[in-house]
Amino acid sequence: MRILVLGGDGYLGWPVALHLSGRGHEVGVVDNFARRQYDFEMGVDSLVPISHLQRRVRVWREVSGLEISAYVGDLTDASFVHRTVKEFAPEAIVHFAEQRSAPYSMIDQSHAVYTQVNNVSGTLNLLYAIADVDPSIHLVKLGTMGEYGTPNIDIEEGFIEITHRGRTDVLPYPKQPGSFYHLSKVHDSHNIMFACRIWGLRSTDLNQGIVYGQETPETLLHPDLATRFDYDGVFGTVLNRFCVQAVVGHPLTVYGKGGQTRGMLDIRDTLACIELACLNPPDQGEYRVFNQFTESFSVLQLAEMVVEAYPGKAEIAHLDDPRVEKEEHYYRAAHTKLLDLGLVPHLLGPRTLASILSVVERHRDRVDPRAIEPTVEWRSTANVLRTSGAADRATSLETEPSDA
Ligand code: NAD
Ligand code: USQ
Repeated sequence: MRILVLGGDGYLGWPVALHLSGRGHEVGVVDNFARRQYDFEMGVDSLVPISHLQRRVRVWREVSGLEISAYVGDLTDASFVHRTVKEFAPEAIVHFAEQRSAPYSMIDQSHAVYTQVNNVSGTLNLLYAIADVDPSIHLVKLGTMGEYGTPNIDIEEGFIEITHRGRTDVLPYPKQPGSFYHLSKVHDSHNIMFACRIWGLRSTDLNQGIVYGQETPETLLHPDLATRFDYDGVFGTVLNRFCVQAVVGHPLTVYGKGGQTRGMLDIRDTLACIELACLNPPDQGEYRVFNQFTESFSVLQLAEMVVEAYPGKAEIAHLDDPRVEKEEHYYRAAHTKLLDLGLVPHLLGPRTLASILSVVERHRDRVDPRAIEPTVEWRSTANVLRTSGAADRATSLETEPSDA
C-alpha cells in the first residue's frame, strides 16, 4: 500500500514508518519538527540520541535499500496538507502529528491554546484535503484511551448501546478526558465522525493506551535509526520514566496513591496495530474505533514491577498528585477488535523490563536528574516551569531564574 505517516519524525511515527517500509509498503513521512522544538523550549533531550530526519531516511536507504519520502511542513498549513496528499496519493494516512503531552497542554493558557489549535486544526485540514483529493483514502487517526476518562462502568470500543425511557440507540461512548491535550483528541474524534457522515470518508480512530519501550526490529539495525525516549516530567510517560528513575537511583515518582489504572502496550505492538488497521480498512463512509492497548496496570503496580525487575536497589515515593484525576477507581476496557484482526501482543514481563532498563543503562550519562520531577500542576492556570533552563512559549509565562 501507499501509506503517508504524519508525525513520522516522532517517538512512534518514525518506527512505524520503518516497519511499514520494511514490510513492503511505499511510505512517506510528514513532520514539522515541533517535537524537537519542545525539547529546546523545555531544556531537555531524548535519552537516546536521535539523528535528524534526512539522515534517518538516508541510513534506512543504505541499510535496507528502501526509499522513504520526507515532506517537511505543518499540518496547520492547509495548502501544504492539500499539496502533500495530492502529490503522494496515499491509500492510507496514519496521523500521529499532534502535540501529545498532557502536562505540556496544562502549563498555561498559551500551551493549552497551542495544543488544541495545532491538533484540531491540523486534523481538520487533513479531513478537507482527503475529501477534496480522494475520499477513498483511509484515515488511521491516533486517538487516546484517555478520551474516555475513568467511568465507573465498563468502557466499550467507541460506542455504547443505551436504553433511555424505553428507546434504544448505539451512541458514541461518553467522554471525560483529563487534560486539554486529551480534550483535543475528543474534539478530533467528533470532527472525524462528522466528516465520515457528511462526506462519506472512512476512518479508524485508534484509542491508544500508554506506549512503553524504545527498540523495534528496524530501529535496532543502525544507531541512526533509533527513535526518541522521553523521561522528563512533561513528555516522559509513566513506565519509561520509572525505568530511568530506577537506573539513576531516583525514587520512583508515583503520583498520589498510584491506583490510577491505564491501558498500556509495547511499542512493537503499536507497529503491528497500525499495519493491521491499514490492511483492513473500514467501508466507505464508516467511522470505527479500536481500543489499542493490550493490558491494564495501576501506576503502583508498574512501579512495583520495575522495582522487582531492577537488579539494584530501587524505591518508590508517593508524591502529591500534580494532576486532577481519580487515584483509585474501577477500570475495565474492551480491547478485542485488534485481537480479532490478528494482533499477537507482547505482554509486559521481566524480559521486556530488562530490555528497557538496558537501553537506559547504556545512556544513563545523558540523564539530567533535574528534568525528572513533575513541574506542571493541573490546578494552576500559570505554571512556573522548573525544568533545566526552561525557556517559555508564552510572553505571559513567568519563569524563575534557572538553577542550572
Ligand atoms: P511525538 O511528539 O514523539 O510525535 C509526534 C510528531 O508529530 C512529532 O515528530 C511532531 O514534530 C509532529 N507534529 C506535531 N504537530 C505537527 C504539525 N502541526 N504538523 C506536522 N507535524 C507535527 O508523539 P508520539 O509519542 O510519537 O505520539 C504520536 C501520536 O500517538 C500522538 O498523536 C499521540 O497523541 C498518540 N499517542 C501516543 C501515546 C504514547 O504513549 N506515546 C499513547 C497514545 C496515543
Ligand atoms: N504518573 C505517575 N508518575 C509519573 C508519571 C505519570 O504516577 O511519574 C501517572 C499519571 O498521574 C497518570 C498516569 O501515570 O495517572 C499516566 O501518565 P502518563 O504521563 O504516562 O500518560 P498520559 O498523560 O495519560 O499521556 C500518555 C501520552 C499521551 C497518550 C496517553 C494515553 O503522553 O500522548 O494519549 O498516554 S492514555 O493514558 O491512555 O490516555
